[in-house]
Amino acid sequence: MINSNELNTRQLNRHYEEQGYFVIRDYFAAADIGSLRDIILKFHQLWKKDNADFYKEVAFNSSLITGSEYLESDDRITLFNFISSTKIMTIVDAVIKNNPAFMNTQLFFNPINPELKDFWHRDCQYDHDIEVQKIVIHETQVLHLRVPLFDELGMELVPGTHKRWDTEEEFNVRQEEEGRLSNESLSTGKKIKLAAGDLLVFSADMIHRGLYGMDRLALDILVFDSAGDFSDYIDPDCLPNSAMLAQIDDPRLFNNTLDLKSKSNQNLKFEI
Ligand SMILES: O=C(O)CCC(=O)C(=O)O
Repeated sequence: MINSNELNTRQLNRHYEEQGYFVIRDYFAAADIGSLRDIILKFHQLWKKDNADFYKEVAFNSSLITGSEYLESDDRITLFNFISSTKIMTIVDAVIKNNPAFMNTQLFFNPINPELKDFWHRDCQYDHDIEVQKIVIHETQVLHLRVPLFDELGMELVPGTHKRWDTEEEFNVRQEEEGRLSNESLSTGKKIKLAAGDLLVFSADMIHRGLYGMDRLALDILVFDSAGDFSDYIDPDCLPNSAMLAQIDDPRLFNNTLDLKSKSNQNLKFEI
């Protein structure tokens, strides 16, 4: 664990490279988390009302928090400035050396449906079959920066799995093979309890699960290395428009995404 007073970006990078994650305790001031929480709760109330059945039956997260559907422009600008604040960019730059780009935000909460249990996965398993998963875990990965808005049980991670394939136990549990279930405990899992004010950074492709319970409401910021091929995953509505960009102190995270989007649109035009 790293204390925010002793922030050493080289040490953070080494920990991430070796373990696939790190946590910084007490990184954000209570007032900053308080203002962020007010905006996120506004989003969450409107989203829940609009997605009542989905929320009741299967949901454990929402996404596109910075989009235009539920929040007004001033709240979106505040969010964009939080996402690209010096505190966040110091961490992003420590892990992604060249042209980090913004992908999306997600909000994780406790599911209403008691049948839903906290489940192990790698994010890449929803896009790729097993053989491709074995390859993509050695390529550029998406980074999650988790900002808990209340104290929570946190996450359980399997250290090192951002760079190595599953053991038999991990594979059978994560993929629900050989009669195993994805919510069973793993002998290699490491639980990381989180408090409001902490920051957890982890690789989306490592084996992980959120731990349901307490008053969990956690904002995840997703970023990636521009060298990775992730631009198709980005919804343009969650990006700032040019009037908003002018009000963002350090907009390079969003500018990098906008550049990638415009390059991929140009390629599309050539293909037509
Ligand atoms: O917190 C959760 O429920 C799951 C988190 C997760 O899977 C993720 O952030 O990719």
